[in-house]
Amino acid sequence: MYTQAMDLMAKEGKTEAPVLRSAEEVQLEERFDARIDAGDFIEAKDWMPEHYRKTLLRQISQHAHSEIVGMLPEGNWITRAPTLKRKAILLAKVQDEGGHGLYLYAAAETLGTSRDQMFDALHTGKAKYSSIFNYPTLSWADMGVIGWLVDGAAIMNQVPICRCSYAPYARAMVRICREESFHQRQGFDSLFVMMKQGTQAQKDMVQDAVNRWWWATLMMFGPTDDQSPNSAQSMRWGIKRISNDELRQKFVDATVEQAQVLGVSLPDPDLRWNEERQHYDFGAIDWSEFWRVVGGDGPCNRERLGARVKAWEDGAWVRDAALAHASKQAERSRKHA
Ligand code: FAQ
Repeated sequence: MYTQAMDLMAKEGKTEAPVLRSAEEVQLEERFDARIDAGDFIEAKDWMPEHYRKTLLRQISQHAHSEIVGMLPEGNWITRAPTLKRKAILLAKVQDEGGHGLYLYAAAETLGTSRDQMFDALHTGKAKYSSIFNYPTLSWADMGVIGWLVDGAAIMNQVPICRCSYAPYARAMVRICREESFHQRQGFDSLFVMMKQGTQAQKDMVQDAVNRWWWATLMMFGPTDDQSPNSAQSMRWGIKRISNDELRQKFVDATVEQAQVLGVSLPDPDLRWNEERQHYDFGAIDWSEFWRVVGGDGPCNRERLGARVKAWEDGAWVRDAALAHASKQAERSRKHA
């Protein structure tokens, strides 16, 4: 029996076709909402509304893509690290990002979409990944600044996701956040050494890197809350726990003091402590740049996507060989069974 209620699944202004829901579905959804309200975690086998599944798949797969595309800007410097110690640290960090991508693809797969489908969406430009990875890494100091600022912003955004209502995502995030915290510290440490023991040229290089990455890092948190079409529903479902603007503010408040310890300035003349708000005020973000980069027209979008597609194509023989081996093994165990 169907209720006559029409469910207008509207998202970001795009109205989907009206959906008729059965009385049973309405009841399941009410039960689901009650579980969310009670702070329960949802497991892969549990019933969930289709829109919840799609929202999670969108966010987790974008996050996974960000981790693996995020290996590229730093990978660029592995062969040029200044010492063996820094090279070993950078290698481990880039490898960790690959691992994060794998945990996240695995979490996304529990929602019923295959890894091949997710890769296809990335390679054909249908899926997004974080805007930050479309900027070039021009000097060694960029490695420190990515650790300090980009990983710092990632941690600020990702710690609340450890309490995401979808348990497989939350579990993946616990491990990821532990590793991100090492990433942030190694970046800060590398900059600290250059700022406290380095030559003037090294200090200038650090300042130049901070100037280039600051605003792009603030954009990582996404559009302002009033321009964020997904936030309200994601907050309602406990997928997002803290809003884009609140996280951005927390990041600025924490980072200004770290910049003072490092001895670098942040490239924002409007940055100052607001006694009344008990927060730092900061200048206007150039949202037209953000949307240009998200839309595919940033400084390195084509290069990044090109590198991922090439890696996928170059790796075809490995996948083919692994599949051939697996089917031979399966055949052998069938014969001996
Ligand atoms: N870049 O309605 P909202 C890392 C899109 S991992 C590109 O606010 P939502 C580790 C958004 O997808 C960094 N697109 O969206 C690392 C949506 O488009 P859609 C990645 C962006 O989902 C460090 C539209 O704008 N972290 O750094 C961006 O509620 C160093 C409207 O936005 C995560 O993915 C952006 N910056 O909130 C690796 C964390 N911002 O999908 C290597 C998990 C927004 O409707 C080296 N993700 N958009 O077509 C999240 O927390 C959320 O997805 C947000 C966006 C906060 C990113």
